[in-house]
Amino acid sequence: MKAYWYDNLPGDQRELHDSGRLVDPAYLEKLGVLYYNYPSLEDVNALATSRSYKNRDEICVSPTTLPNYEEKVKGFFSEHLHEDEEIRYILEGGGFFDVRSADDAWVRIALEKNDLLVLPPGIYHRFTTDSKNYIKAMRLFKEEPKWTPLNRGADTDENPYRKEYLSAISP
Ligand code: KMT
Ligand code: NI
Repeated sequence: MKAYWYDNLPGDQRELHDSGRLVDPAYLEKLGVLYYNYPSLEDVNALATSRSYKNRDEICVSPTTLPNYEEKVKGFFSEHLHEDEEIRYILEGGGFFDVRSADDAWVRIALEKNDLLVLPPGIYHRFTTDSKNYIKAMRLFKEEPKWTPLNRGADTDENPYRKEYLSAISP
């Protein structure tokens, strides 16, 4: 895992877009973003149990496994929030999760095999594959996933999960 400030320059979303300024993992924690490196699936299972996750699936995002790959990848990159926690465990390949900082800048989190990321409910984020166009990830969910991506807009700013998130991260 490597976290850095996004450069906001135009160009393909799958490029690094590295501004050269690193983000301290402690800052991610302040945003409520948790990160682990778990070489063993047993660690993933333990985390899932401790957070009451019961179900999981695997998704392979690549041009050969996902019909309309280019379109889907652009869709994943729309800024959105969820009313549930989002947990991703990278099984193969790599990709980027971009999350909004407290002052609404993009932090890019580069993930590779064995990285596990927990995004809190209410955080604005987006996802993209990297320039290798290949990621296989495990998605973990509790019994009733409320995973509908809610695209950012005036209404999501008023979402109760969004408001709760903002008050949780404000000093
Ligand atoms: C997401 O949350 O955008 C996805 O599920 C994309 C694939 S998971 C790496
Ligand atoms: Ni999401």
